[in-house]
Amino acid sequence: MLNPTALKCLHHRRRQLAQQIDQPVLLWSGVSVARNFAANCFPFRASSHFLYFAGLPLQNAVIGLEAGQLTLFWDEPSPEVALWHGPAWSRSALAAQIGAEAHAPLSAVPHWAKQVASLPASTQACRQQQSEWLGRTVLENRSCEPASESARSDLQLAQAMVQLRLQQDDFAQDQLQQAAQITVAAHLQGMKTTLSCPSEAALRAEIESVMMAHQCPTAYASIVTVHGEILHNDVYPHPLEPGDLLLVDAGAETPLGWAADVTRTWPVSGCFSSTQRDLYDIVLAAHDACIAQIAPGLEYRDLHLLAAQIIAAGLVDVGILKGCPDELVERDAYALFFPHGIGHLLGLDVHDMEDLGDLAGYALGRQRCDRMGLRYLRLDRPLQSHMLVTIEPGFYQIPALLNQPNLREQYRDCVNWERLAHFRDVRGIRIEDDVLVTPEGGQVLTSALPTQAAAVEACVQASKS
Ligand SMILES: [Mn+2]
Repeated sequence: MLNPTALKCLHHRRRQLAQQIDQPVLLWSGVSVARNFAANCFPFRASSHFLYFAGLPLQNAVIGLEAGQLTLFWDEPSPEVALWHGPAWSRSALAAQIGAEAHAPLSAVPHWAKQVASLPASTQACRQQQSEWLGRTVLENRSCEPASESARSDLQLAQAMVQLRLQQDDFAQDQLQQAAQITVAAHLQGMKTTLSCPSEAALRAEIESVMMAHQCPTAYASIVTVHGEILHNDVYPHPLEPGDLLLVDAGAETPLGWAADVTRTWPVSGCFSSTQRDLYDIVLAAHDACIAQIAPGLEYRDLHLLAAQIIAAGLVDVGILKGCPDELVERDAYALFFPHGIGHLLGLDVHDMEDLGDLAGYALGRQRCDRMGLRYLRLDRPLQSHMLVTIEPGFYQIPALLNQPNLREQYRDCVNWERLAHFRDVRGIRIEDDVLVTPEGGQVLTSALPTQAAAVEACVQASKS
């Protein structure tokens, strides 16, 4: 399953880690969690930090990393397991697959090394085993000053992971391209079948069927909704009505764990209304302008503010906001309609390394800002070559925000509420692509999926002919 390029990259990652940290490192892959009884489990997902060095999603495995060498700790299943799950690999064959230098049963983990650095295992059962075997708990709170030597080495490991995983190597890029391609195909299937889909649920099935056919799970719960104003809407109860806008935020994850994250918004009927089209084009202008700016060294936060500026100016043009766009950005008035950040890191995780808090997203010494327009910004650091980021501006009418008395008061002079009422057929619009930072600029991995309103309409109408 791992080709020579993948193995070469895995060895390189292991050597890079050794340069960043002095201690030996232990990482747990995790175990599947029972849904109701032990033999019926939720789908297994290996820990991303484990996957980064091991390459394959092994269940109930631990890897030891020291001086660039990998030891695989794993127990061969009992012969009885083969009755239900078929034959398993031998440990030595598995070790050879992932290019491990040594292998041993799990019982050898507690004796492998003293003073190891680690990261919290992803499931409760594993965290318990981890504490027992290490004789301590692994640091979870990275915001405070580490209180012990072991907490210091855990933090050092977390920082090393960030340094490594921020930039996508050849193996990662190959996987991320695959995830992007399958995701594009899934969205196209969604667009092409919308006219014959009676409901959100039926459309979701069309979209996810393409991922399943490629043996890919979804990288996160798909959003397929006519209520795009509910930002993380993961229920699918509504029928599709001709005047509705559909917001689809769905991404595949490759079998080796690498994610895509793509959003498109299209009209159920195949034709945007004039109000929908006006706002769609504003969001698209912000999307395009941000992607055109992407280059190493650029501050990601400046992309957010660029999107804010374009959305504010666009909303002034259509009469929803009043005043000077610069001032509306300074006062965060645009955030009434675009309350989230312009995007985030993408890699093994859809919000890459968010399990480490803001350690990956925020450059050293930077912290989340409390301003309404910036508090949900997940990434605030200068872009580097081979980082993968999303660009995802949006426009929403979120009742929970727009009906807040204090906000209505604060922005009384900025919003033309009567004019806004004309746009009631727009509840939520978002356009999101995955962009690799290269020395030449942004490379959009998901560019095969149209964004221009007319091209999106053509895709939805394609099944008519
Ligand atoms: Mn996203």
